[in-house]
Amino acid sequence: RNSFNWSDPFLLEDQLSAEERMIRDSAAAFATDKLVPRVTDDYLEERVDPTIFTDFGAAGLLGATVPEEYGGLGASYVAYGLIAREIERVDSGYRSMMSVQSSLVMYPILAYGSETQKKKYLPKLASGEWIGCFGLTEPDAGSDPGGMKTRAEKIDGGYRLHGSKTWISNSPIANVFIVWAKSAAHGGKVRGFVLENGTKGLSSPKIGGKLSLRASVTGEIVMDGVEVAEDALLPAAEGMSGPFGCLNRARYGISWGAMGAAEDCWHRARQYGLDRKQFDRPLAATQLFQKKLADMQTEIALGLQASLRVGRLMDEGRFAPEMISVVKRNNCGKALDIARLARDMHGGNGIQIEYHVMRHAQNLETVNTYEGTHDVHALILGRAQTGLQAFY
Ligand code: TGC
Ligand code: FAD
Repeated sequence: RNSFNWSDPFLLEDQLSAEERMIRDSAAAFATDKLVPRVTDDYLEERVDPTIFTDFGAAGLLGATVPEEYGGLGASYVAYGLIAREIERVDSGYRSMMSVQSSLVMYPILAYGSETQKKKYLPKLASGEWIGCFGLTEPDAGSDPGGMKTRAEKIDGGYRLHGSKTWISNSPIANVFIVWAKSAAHGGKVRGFVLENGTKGLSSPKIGGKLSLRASVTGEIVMDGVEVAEDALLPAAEGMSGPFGCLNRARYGISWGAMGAAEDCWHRARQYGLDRKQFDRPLAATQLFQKKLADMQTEIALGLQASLRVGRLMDEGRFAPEMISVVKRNNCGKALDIARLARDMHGGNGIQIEYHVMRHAQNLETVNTYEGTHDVHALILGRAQTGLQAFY
């Protein structure tokens, strides 16, 4: 009989390359050294220190899949997923900072930008010297971003942008803004623009009062006649496939990240059950407790295997966006269930910040909603198998 590794049931470790393990280990060391010591205060005080980005950059964790000539690691999508898992094991907000910068800011510049844009922005974004944000969602266009009202009007030598974006990660501290707008000069199609802070008419106020993702700052992007030169346009993106191409990468990373948060909750619940005695025996000696642990272990093992498979297909250039909907939807939904269960298994202590599980549960409410809600991904998958559109 071979032995069973309870924390790695399907020996995921054996399925990683030496380079992927090395990147994962360095992300884990970074998370332990730089993030764990500050997470409680950052969360309670809703504090975002921009130096976290330069720390991320120094550790090589921003834009991992971007080629080395532009400051990235040229790593695989599996390695990117492993980074997300280690960072979100600490807090979803930190992973959010990393994944917005990597998948929603650096990726569109790499995939749709001119050579000049790549050389200007990517190295500074990779080092964390510049912070980026991605503006797609609007007050009246969330699940249906194609309904956006932001407009880019052609003017002499460039464009003038009017509109507002909301719920934008990093926007209050951003130097670089990727924004999506409908352009009459391009037949009303959606185009991407790179804006810089300090541009007249551009502001990005913070959204306060968040009870979730408090270690990551979220804001608006207000464009009140922002004038930019022609070279602010991302030349190679036209239509909604531009922003959706970025979302594919971010959603995939989130599928790993959510499992990292879930693993932290599972391990904490297991340890709590071993340590805490009621009725003269450890909670972990009860059938109900063990059933919950078995459910957590099963969902996490399956979720990680699925993300690994999708990552391998991405690295081979064989993924379809619907595959990402499967893992984003499943892993976020399951992680949220696991975090809520872990909170319950900690009893009263579970609501206390030092036990961490309720912070994860609160964060995962957002993770289950952003980048396409759980139900929107169900509709994407329903459409894919019936051919019938059920969005409206
Ligand atoms: P639809 O008619 O399906 O497609 C329009 C065009 O887009 C193409 N397309 C895709 N291309 C690449 N990847 C994908 N995943 C794509 N999905 C669609 C499609 O082929 C078509 O191209 P073309 O050339 O024929 O025009 O579009 P729709 O408008 O009906 O979309 C429906 C729906 C619901 C799927 C879509 O709107 C959707 O995904 N809604 C969810 C919105 C969302 O995810 N927002 C995320 C905002 S960013 C964010 O939350 C960041 S949080 C990050 C953090 O802090 O970590
Ligand atoms: P709505 O679209 O109004 O949905 C509300 C509810 O209705 C949901 O349950 C949804 O599933 C359901 N629903 C919607 N349409 C249908 C339908 N057709 N059929 C059935 N049910 C439906 N956006 C960015 O662009 N950039 C960012 O950096 C970013 N960061 C974010 C950070 C945070 C903390 C949060 C909370 C959000 C962020 N978002 C960002 C926005 C996020 O992507 C949206 O909140 C998300 O896409 C959902 O849109 P909505 O909030 O407008 O909800």
